[in-house]
Amino acid sequence: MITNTELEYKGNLFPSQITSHKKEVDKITFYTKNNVALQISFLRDSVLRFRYAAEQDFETDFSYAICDDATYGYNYLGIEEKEDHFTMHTSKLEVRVSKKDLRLAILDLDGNILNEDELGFHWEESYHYGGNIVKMSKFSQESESFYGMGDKPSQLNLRGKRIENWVTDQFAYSKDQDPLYKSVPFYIGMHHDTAYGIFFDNTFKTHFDFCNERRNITSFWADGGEMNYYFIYGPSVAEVVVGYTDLTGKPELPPLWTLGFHQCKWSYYPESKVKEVTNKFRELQIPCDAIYLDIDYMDGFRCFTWNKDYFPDPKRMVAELAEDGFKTIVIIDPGIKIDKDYWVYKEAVENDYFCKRADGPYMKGKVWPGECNFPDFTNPKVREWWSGLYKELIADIGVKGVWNDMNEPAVMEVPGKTFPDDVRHNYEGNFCSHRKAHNIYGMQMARATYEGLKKYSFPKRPFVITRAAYSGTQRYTSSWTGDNVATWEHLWIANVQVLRMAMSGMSFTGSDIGGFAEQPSGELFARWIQLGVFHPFCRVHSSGDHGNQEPWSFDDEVTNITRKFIELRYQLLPYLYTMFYDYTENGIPMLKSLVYFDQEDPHTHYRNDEFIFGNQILVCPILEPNSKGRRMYIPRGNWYNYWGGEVSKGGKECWVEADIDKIPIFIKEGAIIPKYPVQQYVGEKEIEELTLDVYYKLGKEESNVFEDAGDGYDYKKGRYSLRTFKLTGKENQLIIQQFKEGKYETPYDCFKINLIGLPFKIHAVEIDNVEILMEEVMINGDGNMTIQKEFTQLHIKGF
Ligand code: MIG
Repeated sequence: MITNTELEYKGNLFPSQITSHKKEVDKITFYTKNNVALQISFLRDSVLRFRYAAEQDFETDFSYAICDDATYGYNYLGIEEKEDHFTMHTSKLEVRVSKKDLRLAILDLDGNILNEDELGFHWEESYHYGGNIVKMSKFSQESESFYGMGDKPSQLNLRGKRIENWVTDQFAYSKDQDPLYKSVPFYIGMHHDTAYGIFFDNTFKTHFDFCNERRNITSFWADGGEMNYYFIYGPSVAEVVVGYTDLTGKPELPPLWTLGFHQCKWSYYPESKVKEVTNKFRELQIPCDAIYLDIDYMDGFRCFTWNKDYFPDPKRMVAELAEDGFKTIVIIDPGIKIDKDYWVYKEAVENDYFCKRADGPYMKGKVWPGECNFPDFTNPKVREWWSGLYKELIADIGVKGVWNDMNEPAVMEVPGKTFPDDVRHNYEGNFCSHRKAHNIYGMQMARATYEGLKKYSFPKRPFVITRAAYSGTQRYTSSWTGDNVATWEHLWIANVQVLRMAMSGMSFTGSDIGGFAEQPSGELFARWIQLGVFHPFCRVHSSGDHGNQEPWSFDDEVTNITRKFIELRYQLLPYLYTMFYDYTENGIPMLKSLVYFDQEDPHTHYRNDEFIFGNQILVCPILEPNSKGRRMYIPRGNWYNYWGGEVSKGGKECWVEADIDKIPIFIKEGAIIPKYPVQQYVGEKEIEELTLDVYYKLGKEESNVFEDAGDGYDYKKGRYSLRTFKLTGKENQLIIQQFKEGKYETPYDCFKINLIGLPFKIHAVEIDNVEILMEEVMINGDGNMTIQKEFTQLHIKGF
C-alpha cells in the first residue's frame, strides 16, 4: 500500500482532522484543521452528493448535467458522533466520516460496505493553471465489476481498465481506443450482488482507473474543478441507472418516424441523386423514413445556406420527399466560415458571439469551410441566437431533423485536434477556459439546436442527432457513435458502445450501420443491419469514398435480408415506442445488457454481446463471417426461439443456429409482443389492427403497449393509450387481462391474436365472462383469433 508520506512527497495534499461541522436542512459540512471542507447533501435516501473544497471556498454551484426536475426527497437527517468518526443515516444508507482525515465509508443498513475510501480525497496544486488537480481513491471490493462510462469501445465490464474523458473526434477509432466522442463520467460498481453508481460531475478532463494501476483500488481524478460526485445506491443495477437518469434527465418522446429506418451518406447530392435513392427504396419496397444531407448541400460549407447548383429549390424538394414519406435531415457544424459577406458570420461578429483566445482574438481554426470562428454555445445569448438560425430550415423549408457534427469541437491540422486550452468561454456567466468547457461544448451546441427545432417544429416534435456529448445530453438529442470502420471487429464495438450508452442514460444511440470508413462485404452489411434494427437509432451511413452502401449495393440476397429486417423493425414499432416511453417516463434504458437484466447470475457479469431489447426480446449479434450460428448465453428463464418456436431454458451457454438470414432472437415466455403491419414509412397506412403475439407461459407475465398520435404534444395532456396486459397461463387455460390508461383512441378496433406455444387445444373462449362462438373470433385452427380491442378479460379454455 502506498503511504500518505510517499504521496505527499509527490506533491499530494490531504485533509487533516475534523475541527467542526455544520448541519443545514439536507446538508452537513465538515471542516478540517487545514481548511478542507466536505459537504454531504442528502438528495434522496439513496442519492448522496459529496463536494470537497480544498483550502478555499466552494465554487459557485452550477452544473450542465444535472437537470432541473431531478427528484429530491425529504430525509430525516441525523448525525451522531462516535469515537473516531461521525455517522449519518438515511432510510437506506449509512455514511461514516473519519475524524482523522475525512475518509468516507458508505454502508447499507445491514452494515455491509458498499464503497470505502482508500486515500479518499487528495489533491495537487496546479501552479500553471491555478486551482487543483482533484483526486479520489477507493478500495475495490472483492470481485467488483464496473460498467457505464458512455461510449468506451471496450468490454462492458471495465475492471482492469484506465480511461480518460476528453471529447475527441477520433476518425476510424479502434477497439479500446480512448477517449472518443463522449464524456460520461458515470460508472456503476457492483459486488456481492449489490450495485451503486458514482457520477463525478466535473467537466474538465477526467480520469478513471478501475483496478488497473493497483489491483484493488479504483480512483478518479480531474485536471481542475471540484471533487464533486454523486453516490447512487442500487441495490440493483437498474435502480442505479434509473437514479442517474433521474439526476441527468430524460428526453421527451421523439416523433415515431425517428424510430424507423434512416439512410445517410457523405454525401447525397445533387437533388437528382437524392431522389434516385429515395425512389429506389420505394421501388424495392424497403421501408425508410429519413434521408440525410451531409455537408455538400451547403454553399461552400457555410451553415444555414444551400448550394443552389445542387439544390435549386430546397423547399420544393423537401416537400416532394415528404410527399413520398421521407423526412429530410441536414447536417450543421459549429464552425462558421470567416466571410464578411456571410450573414451568419456578420451577425456573430456584430454581437460578439464567437469564442476568444486568452488575449482577445477570436478562436480561429480550420474546418470544412476553411478558416472558421466558433460560436460560444456556453453563452445563453449565443444559444438563443443559434436556435433562431433554424427558422428558415425548419419553419420555411420543412426540414425535419438536424444532425450536429464536429462539435467536440473538431479542428483540422492542429495538435490535439481541438481548441487550445486558453480559449475563453462564458459557461453561463462562470467564465472559464476551454479546459473546463471542452467536454460540454458539443452538448451546448446540440442543446441550442434542439431549442431551435422545438420552437420551429411546433406543434410537432423536434429531432436532433449529435456526435459529441456530456452527461445529460440525452435531454436534448439522440446520438451516433462516430466514424467507425467496416470491419467485423467494429460490429462488436458498435454493439458494446450502444449497450454502454444505454446503461449511461443515453439510450437513443446507434452506429453507422455497415461502417463509415472502408467498404463492408455484403455479408458484413447484412449482419450489421440485423443488429442495427435492434439499436434504438437505426441509420446506415458511410463516408462514400469507397462505393455505395445502400441496401441494394450488394447482391439480391443482401437486399432481401435488409428488407426482411427493416420490415421486422417496422412491425415492432409499437414495441419500440413502448420501450422509448418507458425510457422517457421512468429512465429505464431501452437496451439492457445481461448484467442489468440478471445481476444475481454471475455468468452475466462479463457478457458483452447478448442484450434484452426492451424487456422481453433477447438478441445476440453474429460477429463472424461464414457463421451458421454461434454460442451465446441465454439468461435465466424460459425463452422461445423467435424463428422456431421451441423453448430454451436459460442459465446456460448454448449453440444457436443463425444462418445468414437470421440473427438469434428469443422471446421471453409469457410476453405479449405488439406489432404493426409493415409500412414503407411511419403513417403510410392507417393501422387497422394491432397484432399481439402471445407467448404462452405456465405462470404470469406482464406486457405493455404505449401508443399516441406519434407526434405532437397531445400525449402530455393525457391523449395516449397505455395498455397493460397481464397474462396468466395454467395447464389448460390462458387468461389475458387488459388494463387501459389514457384518453387516446387508437385507430384500430381489433387485436389479431397469435397464440404461440399453447400446450392445449382450444375448446372455448370467453370475453369478459361471456362465452363467444368460436366462428366469431375466427379461429383458423392455427391459434389465431381476431377480437375487439375493448376487453378486460380474455379467457381461453382448453380440453
Ligand atoms: O470530417 O460531414 O462523423 O458522419 O459524414 C468529417 C462529413 C466530417 C464526420 C462525421 C461523419 C460525416 C462527416 N464528418
